[in-house]
Amino acid sequence: MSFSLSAPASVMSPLPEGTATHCPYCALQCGMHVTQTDLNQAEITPRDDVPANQGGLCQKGWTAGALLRSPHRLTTPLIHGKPAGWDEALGYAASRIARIQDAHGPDAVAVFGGGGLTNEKAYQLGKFARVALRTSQIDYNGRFCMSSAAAATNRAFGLDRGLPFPITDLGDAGAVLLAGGNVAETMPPFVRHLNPAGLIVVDPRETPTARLAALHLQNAPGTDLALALALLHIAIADGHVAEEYVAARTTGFDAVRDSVSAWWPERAERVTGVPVAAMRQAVAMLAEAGNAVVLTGRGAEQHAKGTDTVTAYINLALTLGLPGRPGSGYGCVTGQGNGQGGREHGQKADQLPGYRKIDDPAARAHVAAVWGVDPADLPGPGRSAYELLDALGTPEGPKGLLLFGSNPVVSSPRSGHIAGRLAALDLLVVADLVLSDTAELATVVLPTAQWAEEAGTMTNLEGRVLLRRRAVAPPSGVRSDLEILSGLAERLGRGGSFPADPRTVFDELRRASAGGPADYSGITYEKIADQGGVFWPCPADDHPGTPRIFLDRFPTPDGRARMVVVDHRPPVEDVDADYPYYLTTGRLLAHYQSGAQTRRVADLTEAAPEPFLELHPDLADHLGIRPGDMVRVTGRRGVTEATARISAAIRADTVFLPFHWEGPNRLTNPALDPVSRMPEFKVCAVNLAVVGGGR
Ligand SMILES: Nc1nc2c(c(=O)[nH]1)N[C@H]1C(S)=C(S)[C@@H](COP(=O)(O)OP(=O)(O)OC[C@H]3O[C@@H](n4cnc5c(=O)[nH]c(N)nc54)[C@H](O)[C@@H]3O)O[C@H]1N2
Ligand SMILES: Nc1nc2c(c(=O)[nH]1)N[C@H]1C(S)=C(S)[C@@H](COP(=O)(O)OP(=O)(O)OC[C@H]3O[C@@H](n4cnc5c(=O)[nH]c(N)nc54)[C@H](O)[C@@H]3O)O[C@H]1N2
Ligand code: SF4
Ligand SMILES: [Mo]
Repeated sequence: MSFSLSAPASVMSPLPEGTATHCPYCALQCGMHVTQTDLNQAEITPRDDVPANQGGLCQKGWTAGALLRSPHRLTTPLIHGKPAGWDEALGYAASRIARIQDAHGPDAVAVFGGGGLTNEKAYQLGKFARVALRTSQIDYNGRFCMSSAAAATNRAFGLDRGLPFPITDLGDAGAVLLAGGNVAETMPPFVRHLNPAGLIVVDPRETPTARLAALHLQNAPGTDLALALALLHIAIADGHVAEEYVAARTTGFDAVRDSVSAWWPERAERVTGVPVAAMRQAVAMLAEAGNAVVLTGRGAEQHAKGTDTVTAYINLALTLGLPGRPGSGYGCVTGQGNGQGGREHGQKADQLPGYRKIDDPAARAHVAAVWGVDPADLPGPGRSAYELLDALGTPEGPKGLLLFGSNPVVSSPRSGHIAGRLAALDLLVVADLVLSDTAELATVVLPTAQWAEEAGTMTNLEGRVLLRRRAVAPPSGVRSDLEILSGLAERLGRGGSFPADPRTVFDELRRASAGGPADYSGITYEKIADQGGVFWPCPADDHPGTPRIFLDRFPTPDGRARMVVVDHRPPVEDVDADYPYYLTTGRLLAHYQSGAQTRRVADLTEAAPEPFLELHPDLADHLGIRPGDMVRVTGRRGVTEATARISAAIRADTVFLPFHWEGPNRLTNPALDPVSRMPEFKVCAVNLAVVGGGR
């Protein structure tokens, strides 16, 4: 396998210290230089000119080069597991797609995308579904990630941008409440923006992030809504309402105030397990800090009541007068590399580019004009991610699926069932860099280029649009996702409108997004390179971008933020005599998501070789579990096994499994949030039994 530095146009030029680009993994999108060494390795060094990481990287970022030249890379298409040429593979996939659609209609072929894809790819995938396949059946893994925060912020503020301010503003906040986020492991350089003396962490586990904090509220999984209601109750009772702000910038306060009167702190203590004194201290810290920020992560959001939970935290922030005030606010800590941009440009079932709604006639007319099609020919909204996966291969559901940038055999809730649905398809086409757990089931596998081998834009957790430059040549035999979509479109008789050059696609995306909530029309690759990133909205060539979006008004019809009444309810599946313990799931520093990439990096598998079950010493004693024992974890939907790791850092009623390996998600509950369609990844009920002695 050979690599060479590309010799491209000005903004793409490699610098003496290597090509300036960004990490392949999370939404912090740390800046890094990639250099090809004499030994044909890709060497990575952090950039100090990128505000998000300021010269820091985590272990995943440092080792990201390993996968560029790894023997695990796919370098030839596969049909039914056997190597095939590109022409043959694309021709075979296209003819099977056509046959399925002829027999069952356009919706019989579905598309599933990912929040790790560049803006260009996410845009093109959405267009490909609606224009080349004419299917309504497209959704993506971001539904499992950001959707509850997105739904709640749209409801409250009229717009969803993870952080509505630059990340460096966090340094001006005297207090930050972080609910359900473990940034010390999930985005280590994020920690440098936090002031530990003012940090409050809400988490059932005493995580590395909680250990940094001045105050840790160790609630039971699935109880953040009760906690947030009680914090608001205390804030009101203790006279911390920002009266002028509430009157001038919000609606709905009176009803919210009345509704939280029932959530007196002692009641919330019984539900959450958080002592009243700690709740009072948290409110005092936020109210007396001057500037304060409320942040949510997946721990608070990945519930069947995630949207309402985030709404309750936003109500707290609004009551304290934080959103739209410099140095203060509410934000959600976005997850995947392009978790933000990936939810703006149309790979979501109900969306068109520019964060437009697919059922809005004006949005359809605008986008159809850019695409050169009749608005009447654009399909309507389709199924959400879990509902789509659950329908695969059923009589009413899609018979074929094209999958780009996700590994749902590991990452979807009730994953054993979803593996069965995928296996029931007539056609599964997977584009990936490696033979992921899902690609192993595919009819056709298409090997793709990856981050440092191609150009494109990514929108980080701040809403800052960044440029990923091509730093090394891809191995021979792979194609870019854009080339794959172009090749498929051509074979489906839709050639011509699916260019494979990222810059050409970005220019079309700019036009398609113009006038939408996420307006990219004034952003160019050159401007990103010059400014070190551009915050959307950026509606004109001479517009500098918008680092802080809510300073003067909220983008609602009356310019005010909306406070919405919400109420607590228990987890959809509560503990009982058969399944007496809460299971929660999450992440480890060394692995990324389904592990498809990081389980193939030697340094990372050495750091975290296998799944483990974290449980409290009291619970371990009670069940006779010793460190290193193999434990069987049984739930209503499945069973998995993991090695016991005994730690006083977790609540005694709760166990934790990292989801980076196939297994944990066999147990998780696909109960969906009614607004966001987010599954309840963060709490279900399980039982435990020792199956083997320690090693
Ligand atoms: N190392 C690493 N970093 C990553 C990723 C990765 O896979 N690995 N993925 C990226 C992506 S896509 C995302 S979305 C982010 C996620 O980033 P985070 O949200 O920080 O990650 P999680 O570990 O899923 O969840 C955070 C915490 O929520 C806690 N929790 C569980 N249940 C509850 C609850 O009911 N309430 C509260 N308050 N907390 C609860 C868990 O104990 C966990 O410590 O990370 C990104 N960064
Ligand atoms: N139990 C539990 N389950 C969870 C969560 C949890 O907290 N608990 N978190 C959920 C969240 S927040 C998320 S974001 C999901 C993520 O879970 P997945 O959607 O499975 O995400 P990844 O593992 O990142 O999968 C990305 C796949 O695409 C490939 N890939 C990477 N880059 C590209 C590219 O440019 N093109 C193509 N074609 N392929 C590419 C990778 O090799 C990998 O196989 O998991 C969800 N599942
Ligand atoms: S924090 Fe995220 S973006 Fe930064 S190096 Fe680690 S994985 Fe990459
Ligand atoms: Mo995520």
